[in-house]
Amino acid sequence: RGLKSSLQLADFPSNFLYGTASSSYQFEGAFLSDGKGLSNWDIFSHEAGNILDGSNGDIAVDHYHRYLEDLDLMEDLGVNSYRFSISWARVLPKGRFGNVNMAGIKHYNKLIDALLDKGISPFASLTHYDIPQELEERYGAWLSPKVQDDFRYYADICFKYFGDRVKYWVTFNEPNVVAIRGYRSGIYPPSRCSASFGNCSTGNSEEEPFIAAHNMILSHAAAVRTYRTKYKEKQGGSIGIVMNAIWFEPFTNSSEDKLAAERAQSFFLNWFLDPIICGRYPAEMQQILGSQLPNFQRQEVSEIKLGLDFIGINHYTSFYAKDCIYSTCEQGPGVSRSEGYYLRTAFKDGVPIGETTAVDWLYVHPQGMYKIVMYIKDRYNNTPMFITENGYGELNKLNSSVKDFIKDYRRVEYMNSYLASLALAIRNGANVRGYFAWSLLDNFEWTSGYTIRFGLHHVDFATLERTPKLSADWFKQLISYHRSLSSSA
Ligand code: GBH
Repeated sequence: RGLKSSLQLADFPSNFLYGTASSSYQFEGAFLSDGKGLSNWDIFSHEAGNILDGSNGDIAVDHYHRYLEDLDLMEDLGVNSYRFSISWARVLPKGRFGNVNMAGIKHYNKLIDALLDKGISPFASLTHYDIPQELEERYGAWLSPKVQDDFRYYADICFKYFGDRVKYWVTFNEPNVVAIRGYRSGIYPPSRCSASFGNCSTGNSEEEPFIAAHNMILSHAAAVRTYRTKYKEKQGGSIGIVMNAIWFEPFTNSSEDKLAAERAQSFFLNWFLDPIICGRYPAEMQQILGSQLPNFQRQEVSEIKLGLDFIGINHYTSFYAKDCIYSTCEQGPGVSRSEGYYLRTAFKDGVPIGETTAVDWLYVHPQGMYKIVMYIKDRYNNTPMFITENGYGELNKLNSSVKDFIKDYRRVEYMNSYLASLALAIRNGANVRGYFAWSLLDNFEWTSGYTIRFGLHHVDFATLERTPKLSADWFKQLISYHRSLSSSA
C-alpha cells in the first residue's frame, strides 16, 4: 500500500508520539464558566473589527463541556498523545493577584485523568496566546519584567497540581508570533504596532517586540528553573518551548540571498532559541539592532542557560528570502531594519513556492519540513524535537454542509507529503520524537474566526456536531500501520 513506499515509517522510533493538537481559546469556549477570568483574547475578540467574521471564542467548539466526546474521537484515531493548552485565566483569573480557581484545576484534572485512562499522554502548554487580561491592565503584560513573576507563579501551580500526571510541558506556544503580531503588526492583542509598520495607528516604538520577547525568554527560564529545582526529580517529566518555524529558501543561489535566508531565520526562530540554548541573541540580530536589542544581565545569562529539554516545531509553510542589504527592495514583509533586511515572498517569476491554499500564508512545500528539521538539528546539536503542529486549512463556505468538507483529499496529500519529508529527516539522524496534527477539530482560527477549517474532524458550528473527515481515517491507518511495524520488529 501507498503508505509503505512513500512514508518509510519504519524509521520512526517505536515510542514516537502521534497526536492531535488544540488550544484553550480556540477550543474550550465556556469563557465565563466556573470562575474563569477574562483573557486578553476574550477582550480582543469582543472589540468590533478585530475578527474577520465578527465571531469570538465565547463558545468555540465547546471542548470544555464536550472533552469526553472528543477523547473518544482521539481514542478512535489511536493517538498516544494529546497536545492542549491550559487557560491561564481559568486557573488564575487575576494572575498572582488573586486566588487559584479550584474549579479550573478540577476541570484540567478531569481532562488529564480521562486521557490517562485511554493511554493518551497529556502534552500541555502553559500558554497558547491567551493570558489573563489582568496582567495587561496592571502592568502591560509582556512589556514589563513583572510578568516573569506571574509566569513563574502560574507555572509552579500547574506543576504542583498536574505534574504528577503531565510529563510533557511547553512553556510558550509561538512566542515569536506573539511578539510580532502583538507588538509589531498589531493584529493580535494587545494590538500594539510599530510606527513604521503599515497603517499603524498607535505608533509604538520599534523596540517593543524585542522587549516582549526578552520577557518571554526570561519567563520561560523562570518556569524551567522552577521545574528543575522543585519538581523534575519527583515527577520526571520534560519541558520545552514551541516555536513557529518557517523554512526560508534563498531567493537565488547568490551568497547575498543565502545570508538573507539566514537573517530571516535569526530574526524569527533563533531570536528565541539562541538565547535559550546558547545564552545569547543571534549575531546578526546584535549587529543590526545594536542597543535596540535588550541585554541579558550577568545573572540572567546563567538563568537562561538552563535551556530546555526539547524544541517544539510548528511547521506549515515555506517562503523565499531575498537580500535587501546589497540590493534595494520595495516595502514588504521582512524588509525593515527591525525585521532583518530581507524580503519575504512566496513568489518567484510569478510562480508560488508551493501550491497555494485558502490560507494566505500557507503554501504546500513539503521539502521545507526536511530542511527546517535538519537546520534545527544542526544548529542546536540535535536537541530532541517534536513537530507540535502541522496541518492544512480550507475555506469555510457559506451555506455549506458537512459533505462539502469530509472528502479532504488535499489535507491528506499535504500531511502525507510533509510526513514523508519528516521521515527523510529522521532517517538522516534528526532526533524527532513525535508529530501532532493541527488540529483534532475545526475550531476558532484566531483573526479568521470560523472562516478557516483546520480539523481532521468537521465541526458544524451551529450544532457543534463532530464528523470525521477522510484525513481522520487516513491518520488512523497511518498510526496503526506504524504500530504493526514496531510490534513485529
Ligand atoms: C498556529 O499559528 C497556531 O499555533 C494555531 O493556534 C493556529 O490555529 C494554527 O497555527 C493555524 O493557523 O504571519 O505572515 O508572518 C500559526 C499562525 C502562521 C502566524 C504563520 C505566523 C507566519 C507568517 N502563524 N505566520 S506571517
